[in-house]
Amino acid sequence: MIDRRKFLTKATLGTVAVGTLYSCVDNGIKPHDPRKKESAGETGNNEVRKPVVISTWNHGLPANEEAWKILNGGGAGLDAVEAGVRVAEADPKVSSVGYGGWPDREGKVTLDACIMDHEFNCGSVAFLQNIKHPISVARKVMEKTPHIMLVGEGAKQFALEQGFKEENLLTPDAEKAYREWLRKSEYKPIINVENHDTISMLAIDENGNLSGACTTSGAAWKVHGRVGDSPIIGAGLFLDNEVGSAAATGLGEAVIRTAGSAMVVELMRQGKSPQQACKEIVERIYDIYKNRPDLEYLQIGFIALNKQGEYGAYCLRPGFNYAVCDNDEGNRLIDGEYKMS
Ligand code: SD4
Repeated sequence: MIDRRKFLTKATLGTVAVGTLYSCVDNGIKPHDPRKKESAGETGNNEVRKPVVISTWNHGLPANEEAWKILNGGGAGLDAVEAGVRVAEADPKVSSVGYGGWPDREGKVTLDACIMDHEFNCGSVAFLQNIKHPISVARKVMEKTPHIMLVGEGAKQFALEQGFKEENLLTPDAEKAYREWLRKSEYKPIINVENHDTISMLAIDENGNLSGACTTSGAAWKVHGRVGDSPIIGAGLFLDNEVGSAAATGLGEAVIRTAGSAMVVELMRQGKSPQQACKEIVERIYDIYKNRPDLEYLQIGFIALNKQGEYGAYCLRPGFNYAVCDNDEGNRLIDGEYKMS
């Protein structure tokens, strides 16, 4: 399965130039020049680069496309990130998010998501079942309730009241994968396949406002009731419109332990570039895990976007990639720098 991931990454990289060319024509942005060195984060001046959208993994590319339609038209970042991650939520081929997500060890697909805007408004749902677009429910929690987080049955009841439809999210492919897993019933997530692929997305819009969204079906084969980092503001996602934004993918327990995304933002506040801030937190996580048995299946990746529109990312192991879309280079997939080989 690791090979499948590598194959998918290569296949996507192989086709990205063509895909990007078309999409950029559609959206009026320039195609990415693969010969040009990636800016992993520093413009070296005070000019704000905007709009920009960055998101995790291969499925970040089509998600960015959707978000870009809104950002490029001068729309709000919050609308863009919601629309962007909904693409992955609806895609049955994405086995780590929304419809088609791999279930927990009882065969139930349980979803976590959160969203945050430039004024510290945020909404979140966790352990939500049978609702395809948890990110939109999270946004409703933010806009329609005095609270930030709803979980389980309460979250579902709220979603139904808001007009969301109840549906079966366990696809035949996901059920097949679950039946395979049941044969050994071992919880040892396969790196880059079973313990992440959450889609996290960060954007800076034409007004210079930051926003972010994060949505996942969580770690495959988790204990029923387990909630990861992705719906937790400060862990899976955090932003401060004065400074920058950050989001995570990977083993949620490690991200929660270190308040990962909040820490990345705080490091940027102290003057670190997005890339340096992501790297420092990944190294901190490595130090915590280096003598633990669960290091064996630990993968962690962070993306960050600051107030100047500079971006960066860093991960623990090879295999993590992220998609960036901006006016300079279009929509492209970038392999994350990593700590361990
Ligand atoms: C979690 N961070 O629940 C998520 C895992 C992930 O696709 O990235 N899943 O721990």
